[in-house]
Amino acid sequence: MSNQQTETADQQIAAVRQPFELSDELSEKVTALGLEEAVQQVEESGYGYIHDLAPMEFIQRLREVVLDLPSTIPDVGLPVAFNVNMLLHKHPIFEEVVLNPKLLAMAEVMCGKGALLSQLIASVKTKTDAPGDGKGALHADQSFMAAPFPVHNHIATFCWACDEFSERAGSTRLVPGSHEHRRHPNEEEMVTEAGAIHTECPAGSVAFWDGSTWHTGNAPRRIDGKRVVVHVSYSRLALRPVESYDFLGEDWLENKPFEMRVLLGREDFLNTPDGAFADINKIARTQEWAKT
Ligand SMILES: O=C(O)CCC(=O)C(=O)O
Ligand SMILES: [Fe+2]
Repeated sequence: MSNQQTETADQQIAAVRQPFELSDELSEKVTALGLEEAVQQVEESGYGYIHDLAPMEFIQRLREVVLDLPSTIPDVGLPVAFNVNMLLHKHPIFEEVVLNPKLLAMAEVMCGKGALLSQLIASVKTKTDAPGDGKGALHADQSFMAAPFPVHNHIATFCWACDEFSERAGSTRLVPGSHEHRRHPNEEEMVTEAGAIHTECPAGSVAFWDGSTWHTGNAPRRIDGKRVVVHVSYSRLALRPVESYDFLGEDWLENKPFEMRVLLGREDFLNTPDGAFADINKIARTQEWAKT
């Protein structure tokens, strides 16, 4: 190795990049895609908006595809009106969703290069006269991470609004600046939702947030029609073990201690072939374990 090469390698090992200190390459991408304002929004307030991701024809098609999918998620009091998950292979349009250049660039800004698809899920919300729709509480999407959260964000969630986002339409409510607490909201904060605002954007745009931003999908819809949303989240690549034993089936695990199942991730809700909602008890357990 020449001296010059050694120096470069050393510099890379020692490199410390603070959140939102973008490489020249990523910075150029952000500019080319017109994402500067969205990057500034999420850095300052923990959330932002992305517009003009695809032609309206694509949004209408996406909405129809979601509405045509059979519901796979039981109504068990989830944080939102999620009705179908594990979407990637269910229709080719979802490949275009997760590969959308603006989403990928923002995922890199927020979760680094090599970010992974974490969850791809849809929700459909309808009008109600009830005070709230009871679908859950204020939370940070890094709900399976211990607080204080690391300086670098680990999850980015993008809600692709196929219908407008407004208070009357039952858009996501969130607390601007709450990402700076670097922790989950406590019980009182979950009740008062102090400082929460409704996200607002036209149909076709994306509202997105940092994994530590407090938000809730519990706002009731007060107008006719449906609120159809595709929720895409990406995570930093590091949230994975080095070796994958996913190929070992239940037959191998038979008669093995519970601790072995835990070590292989079979007793938490992450990285499962049926998605997070296959076993609702595992969500609470994972969140509990993650805080220890
Ligand atoms: O449905 C919503 O408004 C927000 C749901 C939510 O919590 C999420 O997508 O992370
Ligand atoms: Fe969420």
